Amino acid sequence: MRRRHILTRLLATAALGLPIILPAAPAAATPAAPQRQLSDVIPAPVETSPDSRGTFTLRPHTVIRTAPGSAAAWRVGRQLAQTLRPATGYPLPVLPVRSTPLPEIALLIGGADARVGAEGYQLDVTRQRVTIRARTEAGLFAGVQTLRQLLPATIEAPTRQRTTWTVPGGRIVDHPRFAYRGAMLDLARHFHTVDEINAYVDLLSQYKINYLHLHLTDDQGWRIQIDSWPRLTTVGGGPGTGVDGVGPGFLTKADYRAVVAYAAARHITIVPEIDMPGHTNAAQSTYAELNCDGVAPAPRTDIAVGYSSLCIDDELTYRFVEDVIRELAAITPGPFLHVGGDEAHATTDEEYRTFMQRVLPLVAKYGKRAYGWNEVMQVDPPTDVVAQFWGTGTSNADLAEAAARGNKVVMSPANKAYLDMKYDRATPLGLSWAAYIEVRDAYDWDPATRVAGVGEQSVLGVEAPLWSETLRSIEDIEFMAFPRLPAIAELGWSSRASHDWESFRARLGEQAPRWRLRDVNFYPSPQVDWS
Ligand code: TNX
Repeated sequence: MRRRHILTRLLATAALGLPIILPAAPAAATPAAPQRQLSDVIPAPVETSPDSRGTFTLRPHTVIRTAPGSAAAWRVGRQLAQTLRPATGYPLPVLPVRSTPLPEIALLIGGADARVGAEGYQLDVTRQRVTIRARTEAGLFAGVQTLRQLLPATIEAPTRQRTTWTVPGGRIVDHPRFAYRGAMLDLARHFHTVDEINAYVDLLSQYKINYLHLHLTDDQGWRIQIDSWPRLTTVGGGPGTGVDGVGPGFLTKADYRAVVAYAAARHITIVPEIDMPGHTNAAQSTYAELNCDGVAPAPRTDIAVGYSSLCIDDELTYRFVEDVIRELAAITPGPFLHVGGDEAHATTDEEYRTFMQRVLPLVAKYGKRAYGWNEVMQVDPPTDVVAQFWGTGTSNADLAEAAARGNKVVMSPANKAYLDMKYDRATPLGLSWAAYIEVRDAYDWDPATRVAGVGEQSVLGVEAPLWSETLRSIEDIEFMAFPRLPAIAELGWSSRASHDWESFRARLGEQAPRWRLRDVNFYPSPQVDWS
């Protein structure tokens, strides 16, 4: 009876278009790579309690069981099955049932340790089953990312290597230190396609990153469709735009929505940025009326900064800005809209204040929370405005004052968190104005003590920006992001108590086989012993 029941479900799974692969004969056990530990995860989990008697083995007849009636658990179950099927060849049906007699991976909403909160999870591994419990779908998804790293590296892609699919036994209770764990891509200096952005999203989500900031406009290009100002993209994002004129392209609204949806399915929220009042040459060279003298400047394809400014005293400027904010807010489900505000060197302090005091309320008018580079704190904005710190020092009076008033800060110190900085003198890509940043430099700092007067309570989280002046392809993006992105991800998620370079370095080394199997082009830093 029970068997028939499971078979019915299997067929239902097939009817949903999911591949059912009949179990192959169990592969003979081969001596495995060095035994993985329950704590061999990036970012480091908050609490691990290993139990060497509890090793679980994924087998041809293992099922993924999800709490009946939980669409959230079922969705994560399906994602887990899709992750595990290619390498194992096992059918791994997803069964929304109360119990099965089969070895199982159970995904349950509720029943977890109270500490897991909204984004954490509890993972229990015994000989019979793996159980992931969370309060939310995001928590279950985070637990699945941990489970993936606890399986042998060969889970990442089909190989000829025979593997015993074991998971070390015990319990993990895990939850993030900071609510905001971000990465940024610069589409303005060189456009990156939907496929490239999504490929990056896939990599980010494995390390529990939950925000992707898209720098959509700058002097060299405008990369998001705005219907009321159509030439922004056709001209401002058209042929010849980008650094050296070789980074053209733009996201249509449909493209943008597709990225938003792809990221949302991986629990990543898109944060769009329109940089202003500086970094606006692409718009101003396209529309002459956006310039105080009514004359369009030439398009720019060099990498200079700080020369452009919208016309602060012209009403048309605010009509333009409101049109852009309104259209962008309408296609952005996430809470934040980033207004840039950095390096406005062609704008006086007074003009800057005038501009931001008009523009920040426009973001609120369209239902979004305003976010800007740290300069935005010069205008003493309302306390719900978030600042992104990009300085290289450890003090910033405006930021400390804002934190004291209650504003939150995202930490992206350029000499620690900027993924476009070279690793060392020999790095073929990237810039070096802030620092050379080796893996250890990216890892060895504390977001809550980086800037005087901006403590743990004021820090919303961390973000690793990747500027694209020197980057073209996804391979270039990967080379700069790996292995430093996992370091920033760990600073955002893991407790300070777990911070330990030797531990991180060892866990990082074990990620390499996974990256190789997925063709991730990483920098093999000499600071790490790569497996
Ligand atoms: C500074 S950081 C910038 C960007 C550049 C980046 C290159 C910041 C807010 N502005 O315009 O792309 O340096 O590292």
